[in-house]
This record gives sequence, structure tokens and C-alpha cells, in this order.
Amino acid sequence: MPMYKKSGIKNSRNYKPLENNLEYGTRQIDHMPGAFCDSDSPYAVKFSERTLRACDRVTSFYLNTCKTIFIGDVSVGKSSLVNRFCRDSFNSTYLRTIGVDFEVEKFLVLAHHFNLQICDTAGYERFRCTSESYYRNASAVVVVFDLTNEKSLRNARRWLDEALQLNRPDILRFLVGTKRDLVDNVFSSKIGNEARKMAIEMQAEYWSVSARSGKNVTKFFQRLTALSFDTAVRQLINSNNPISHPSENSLLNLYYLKEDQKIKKPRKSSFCKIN
Ligand SMILES: Nc1nc2c(ncn2[C@@H]2O[C@H](COP(=O)(O)OP(=O)(O)O)[C@@H](O)[C@H]2O)c(=O)[nH]1
Ligand SMILES: [Mg+2]
Repeated sequence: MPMYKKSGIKNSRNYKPLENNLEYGTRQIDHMPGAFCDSDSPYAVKFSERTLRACDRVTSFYLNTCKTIFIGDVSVGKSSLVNRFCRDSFNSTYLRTIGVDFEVEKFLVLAHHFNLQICDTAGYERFRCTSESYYRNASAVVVVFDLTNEKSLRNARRWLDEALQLNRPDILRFLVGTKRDLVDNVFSSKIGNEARKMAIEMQAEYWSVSARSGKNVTKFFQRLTALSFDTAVRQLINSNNPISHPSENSLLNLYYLKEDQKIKKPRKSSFCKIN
């Protein structure tokens, strides 16, 4: 699938092919992917208008890498889920995660570069141990449970509470049931209904996936990335730190993108944080 770039026409949302950049594949996101169940999701079905406006008007901006933490009981399938997406591989032998594993995945969202850091945790220890700092400042938390193990679903709430002690309450929240290939449709809908209720209580978006078959894995990661990007751009627009980009020519001004603000020619001093 070809890459796309803004056409150069101000306020245009038409994208034209970008040469020499064909490798993004599933890492390219041009519209907000749907939720597993749109009606249950606490999150938007579209990119916000402010994000779309910013992406249209700004040639390139530099967003901080967004951190996502994968937490949940041991052996529920956290590492397998991450491996399926990052390496498109699956190993049926259990390989214990020691401490925390990191991955950084590069995406192109609305023709802008965006990095997602994925922290895959061991699931044995609690956050107050040595690894506490790895869990701080996350923009999204993915609480994973095993669809064949109801206890792991009951523990989901506790995992979320622990993550919330170290992060902002408005962190993006997901509840993901794994090993969908091991349960039949009847059982899946039974535990799925319980999980949906749990997700509503947790103010999280529910997904059911299989790392073995790959079912819903790419869709889930694309949704996670698109929502993280949307949040990051809105936070960037809201920030007022006058920090210039290292390259003089790339000084960007998002001042006029602020909501309810009259569009006016930006003053030099009003460059916003692009970092
Ligand atoms: N059938 C099936 N097995 C899975 C799936 N995901 C993980 N597993 C198996 O469950 C075990 C634990 O998985 P792992 O990802 O290491 O769990 P973690 O401790 O949460 O990281 C391994 O033997 C995996 O092969 C899945 O989607 N389907
Ligand atoms: Mg693991």
C-alpha cells in the first residue's frame, strides 16, 4: 500500500503518495480504527477535529514517544500478544519474562511520524518493587487477562488500580482478553459479557484477541496507537511552552490551533513546544 503525504494545500485533507517510504504497512494509520465494540467504548470513533486540523496545517511535528504498559497476571499472554504484533510470531512454549521488556514501534499516523514504546512486564511482582519507574508516565495501560481463566479477569481491576497509583487518571485504558482460539463462541460470549461489564467499571475499552491466530491483534494495536497519537497531539496543542525545534526552518506554531482562539498571524514569541 503506498504511503501518503499532505498535498501541500493549506487546510487540505487529501493525501498524495510519498515515494521511497513503502515499508510502513500495518504501521500506517490514515483514519481512526474502530473499537472492538464501538457502543461500549469510552473513546472516540474519530480523530478529534483539533488533531485533524493540526495534522493538516503542520508539515511535521515531533511528539514524545508514548509509553504503553502491558500488565496482568503471569501467563495470560502479554508477551505473546506483543510478539505477535511486533514480530508476527507466536511461540507455544512458555518463556518467562524477566523484569520488563521494551519494544519501540514506529508508526505513520495521518502522515506524521509517531513512536509507541511497549513495556511488557513480568506479572509476578507489584509495581512498588525496583521496576516502579518503568510504569510511570505511561500514556496507555493495557490490562491483559486470559479468556480461559476467570480469575485473571477478576484480578484485572487490581492491576489497573496499581497502574493508576503511578499514572494520571486520564491514562488510556484497555482490557484485553487473550487466547480467543481456545474458547468456543458460547464460552467466549459468556466471559466476554463479564469482561465488558468489568471494562465499563474500569472505564476501559474491551478487546478479545488471539496471539496464536493473530485475530484482532493488528486492529487492537492500530486502535491503541491512533488514540495515543490523538491524545498526544491534543496535549501538544494545549501546552504553552515556547520551545523551538532545533532546526530553524522547522519552527512550528500551533498557537492558532488552540480551540476558541481567533485565527491570527502568530507572533514569533508564541512558538509552542515541539519536542
Ligand atoms: N492458544 C493460545 N496460547 C497462547 C496465546 N497467547 C499466549 N499463549 C500461551 O500462553 C502461555 C503464556 O504466554 P505468555 O505470552 O508468555 O504470557 P505472559 O506471562 O502474560 O507474558 C504460552 O505458553 C503461550 O504460548 C493465544 O492467543 N492462544
Ligand atoms: Mg511475559
